[in-house]
Amino acid sequence: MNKLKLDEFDPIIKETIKNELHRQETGLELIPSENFVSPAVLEALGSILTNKYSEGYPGKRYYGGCHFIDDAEQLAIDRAKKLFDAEHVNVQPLSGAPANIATYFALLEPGDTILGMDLSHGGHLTHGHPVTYIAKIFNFNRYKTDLHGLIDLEYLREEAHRTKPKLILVGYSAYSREIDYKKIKEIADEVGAMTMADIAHIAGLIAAGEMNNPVPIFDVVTTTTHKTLRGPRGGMIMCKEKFAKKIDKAVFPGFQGGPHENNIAAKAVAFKEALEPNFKEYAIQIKKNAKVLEKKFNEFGYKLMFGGTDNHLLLVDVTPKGLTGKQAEAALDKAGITLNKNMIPDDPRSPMDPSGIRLGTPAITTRGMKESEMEIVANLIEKVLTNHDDENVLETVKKEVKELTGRFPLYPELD
Ligand code: DSN
Repeated sequence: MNKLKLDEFDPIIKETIKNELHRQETGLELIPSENFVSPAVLEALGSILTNKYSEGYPGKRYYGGCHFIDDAEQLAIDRAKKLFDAEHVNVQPLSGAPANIATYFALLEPGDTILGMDLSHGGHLTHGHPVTYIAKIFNFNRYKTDLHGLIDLEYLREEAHRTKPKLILVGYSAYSREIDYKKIKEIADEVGAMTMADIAHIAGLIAAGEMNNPVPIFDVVTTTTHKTLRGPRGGMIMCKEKFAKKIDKAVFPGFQGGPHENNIAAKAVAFKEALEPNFKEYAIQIKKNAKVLEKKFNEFGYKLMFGGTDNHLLLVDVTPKGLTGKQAEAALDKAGITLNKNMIPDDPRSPMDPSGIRLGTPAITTRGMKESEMEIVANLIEKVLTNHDDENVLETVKKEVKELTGRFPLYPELD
């Protein structure tokens, strides 16, 4: 076995990690699906649990030597059940897309109809976008948001009656409003459809009791663990006991092989963190911070999609200011502010150069930033967007960003 340390054996990779650490520490991270994990989560993730194969589930493995692995996985399951009030949990999905695809395979037959949200209205690629293979296997229909930017429940009901889906799917990657799961469940019951919620973006807010929880209401709920939940990059499926066997079989052996147990142990650590009282304070602050950005963007005269935000993110049409989402993302990147270009509902522009930007507060809230810093962040963004082709302004903002982030150290133990 190579016994050299990383900086001795592979200085190039060591340097690349250092460069990325510097970027994360000195920049403003506003991509709403990103976050910074704790040193404890990092330690579990980088542990020797990565060495072990363990196909199967706790107590029922296809390999020997799994007793400690079983302890870690069972702990992750038990903590997730407690966090979300779930009857059954599978912590093995490698990420959000595999969790969603395994769920479709568990509940449906090829050709069955799924009713999901249009991507430009906040849906996700794995909710049946035509570019995905899953869209060739199942028949996806779409609902949208209404003129006020809220989920159009009447349209959803009409579409449900017209298309008779086997599954109604909610949960979004760019939608900033609360979701009425009870109403959607009523609609599903009217047409005999099963219900699935993909809570990847808002799982942390739900775990903290700061957004409605679909887990006790819906049949199946999928999530990633690395967004607002602030765990390692991974996925998870929660369901009613009556779907437990089907879900577990669909994840393994149906869709995946050996689970990544270092990752599962890190999920357990993140769930322990989310069960602590200060995680609720974190979730409350995420929402407060997003509200400050909402107020500031309104004052600056931008158009906020869905009329504003109830969660951690904002979707903003920047075209009235004379630039596109792509130009905004590029200019902000140069100034050390990271967010992503994004389609807005029924966007007349293309996905690679859309009208909007999507930004959120989970990562900067983890750093400890509060309302007063959000005012500064919004002002810096506005300065960049109104001077997006002025390199001097971008350079000045970059310095201000460095000064601001310097006041909120991220991983001093890794520097
Ligand atoms: N890529 C994630 C996001 O940014 O929302 C969703 O998979």
